[in-house]
Formats: sequence, structure tokens, C-alpha cells
Amino acid sequence: MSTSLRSLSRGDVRAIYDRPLLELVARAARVHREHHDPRHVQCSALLSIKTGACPEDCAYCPQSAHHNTELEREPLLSLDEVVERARQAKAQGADRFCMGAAWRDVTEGKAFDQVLEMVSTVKALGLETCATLGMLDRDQADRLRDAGLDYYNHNLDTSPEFYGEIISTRTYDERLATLAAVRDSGMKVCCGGIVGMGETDEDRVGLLHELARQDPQPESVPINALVAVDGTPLADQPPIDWDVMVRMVATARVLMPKTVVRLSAGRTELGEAAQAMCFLAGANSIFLGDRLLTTPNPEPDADESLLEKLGLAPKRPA
Ligand code: SAM
Ligand code: DTB
Ligand code: SF4
Repeated sequence: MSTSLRSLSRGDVRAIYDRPLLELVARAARVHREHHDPRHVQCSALLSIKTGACPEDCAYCPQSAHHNTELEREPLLSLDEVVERARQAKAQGADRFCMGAAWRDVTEGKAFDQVLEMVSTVKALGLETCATLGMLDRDQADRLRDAGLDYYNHNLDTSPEFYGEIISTRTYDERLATLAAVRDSGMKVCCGGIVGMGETDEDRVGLLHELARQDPQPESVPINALVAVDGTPLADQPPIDWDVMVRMVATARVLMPKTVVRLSAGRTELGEAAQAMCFLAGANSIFLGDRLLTTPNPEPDADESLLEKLGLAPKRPA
């Protein structure tokens, strides 16, 4: 879509983000209805296939080896375990299965070969596949694509200028290089960020600007609210105000009309009414299941009841 939206300056993005909230929501809702079926919510499920002991120092992440969290580390799951979990996810209404590994980057070898096998086996169940494995190069992206990977998740997380406050073990440019490898391989890009880490509105705008100016824009944009985990440097961050989530979703929708915007981590704390406003403002994807990677997500019954109240339907596989 629209060269014009991709070429907006950061100031232009700021002007959209700063609109009175209900005007912004109304505009986003209009854009949403032009490009999407507003009664559909895409449902993904997440599984941590390798947990903890990550060499990166991401301040928000319970899986970083730099922080003292109570998280139980777990080596790479077996193919059987992953396939069983994917089957369950499908039975619960998910149409995409996302496998996350606490790796800095993909390294050639047995573990990567096992992940490739997981991807092709999950794909064969009739699910869309997504993985988030850290940085990778073009050759590794091609191998994942050939195994049947539909989406690769790799977040920019925040603005380029705030990034160094949150992560010191890698750079924004390295993130962009991985995103380029994914894009060039022909896989779909899932790329978003986190709010509630102590960033300013200008950082949120900076993130949205970086996302929107990618060419093509990401097919999927997850908006996460920080899940503050004890033992991480961000453990004491106050919960984000609900209107920030609504503003993020609505601005993302206006800037990236065709993108699927996922209301990701933080739904448990957000409450039903604020989630409803996010759906109105253009969010059209969630993670189903009571666990994200390592932290809680709403119970399936609660989500079913919320979607029913709102007249929203998960898009189930044919
Ligand atoms: N290690 C890989 C990487 O960082 O690219 C993949 C897994 S990592 C856990 C996936 C994403 O989860 C991160 O990019 C971050 O946006 C999100 N995330 C991690 N911890 C979070 C938290 N406590 N709250 C919200 N989002 C979080
Ligand atoms: C994304 O943006 N959010 C998901 C997914 N991509 C991999 C991960 C959220 C993780 C929340 C913290 C946890 O459960 O460990
Ligand atoms: Fe590692 Fe990813 Fe967590 Fe950063 S976000 S510490 S790279 S698992």
C-alpha cells in the first residue's frame, strides 16, 4: 500500500498519534473497515520451544541470563512435544502456531535442524507457522522458508534512540538486517514492539514510524504491553495506562491499513473494556491460550466470552 503512508515523516506520525483519542479511534475504525472484515480476529498460539539462559540482556525479558528471575530454564523441546502442543492449539481454535526460542541468533547445527523439522511438521497439521529465534542471515531464512515457515517474528521493540536503554548486546541495525533477510527470503514479516518500559510518547511514535516506513510494511504487527517480571530491571515499571495501548493500536491501524495488528502481551492486565476499544481501533489478532512464552495470558474461557460479547469470531482453519 500507499507510498504516501510509508513516506510520512516522524512529525506526521506524531500528529496522528496526538489526535484526541476518540477522533483517532473513529478514524482508525474507518480505515479498519475499509481493509478488513471487522468481525474477524486472527488467533495464534505461542509456545516457548527453548526457554531461558539467553545471552542477550533485554531489560524486559525474563529469559535473559543477565537477570535473576525465577524462570525455569528448559532446553529445546522434542518434536513430539511441540507437535502435541500444536495439535492442542489447533483444537482450541488457533490457526497459526508460533514457536519462540530464547536464542541470540540462529546457529547452524542440530538444534536448528530440529527446529526446521518442527516447522514442517506443524505446517503439515494445517496450521500457519511462525517462529521467533533471534537474529538470522539470508541462508537461514531461506531454509526456514523451505521448511514451510510462513511468518518470522522479530520485533524492533521501541524507537532507535531508546533502544540502547533497553538492550546493550545488539543494535537496532542488526534487527533491521534480520528483518531484511526475512523479507528477501519471501517469508511474511511479523514485527512490533513493547510499551510500558519507561519510554516517552516520542519513542512510541518513533517505533510506529520505523514500522510503517518499511517497504513493504510488515504483514503482522504485535503491540505488547510490558509484562513486568520480578528480577528483571523493569520489574518496578508501573502498568501502562489503557489509553496508551488504544493509541498505539489506532495509530498502527491508520499507518498500516492492511497489516494485521495483534494485541499481544499484557491483555490480562488490560481488562475487557480496554481490549474492546483496541478491537474497535483496529486490533484484529490475539494470542489464544493461557500462556504466552513464559508469562500468563487470559484463560481460553475468558477470551471466548469476550469475543462473543463483542460479536467477534476467530478465523478457524477450513
Ligand atoms: N529471542 C528472540 C528475540 O528476542 O527476537 C525471540 C523471543 S523474544 C522473547 C520475543 C519478543 O517477546 C521480544 O522481541 C519482545 O518484544 C517480547 N517480550 C519479551 N518479554 C516481554 C515482556 N516481559 N513483556 C512484553 N513483551 C515481551
Ligand atoms: C511478540 O511480539 N509477543 C510474543 C511473541 N511476539 C513472541 C511474546 C510475548 C512474550 C511475553 C513475555 C513472556 O511470556 O515471556
Ligand atoms: Fe533473549 Fe529474546 Fe529475551 Fe532478548 S527478548 S533476552 S533475545 S529471549
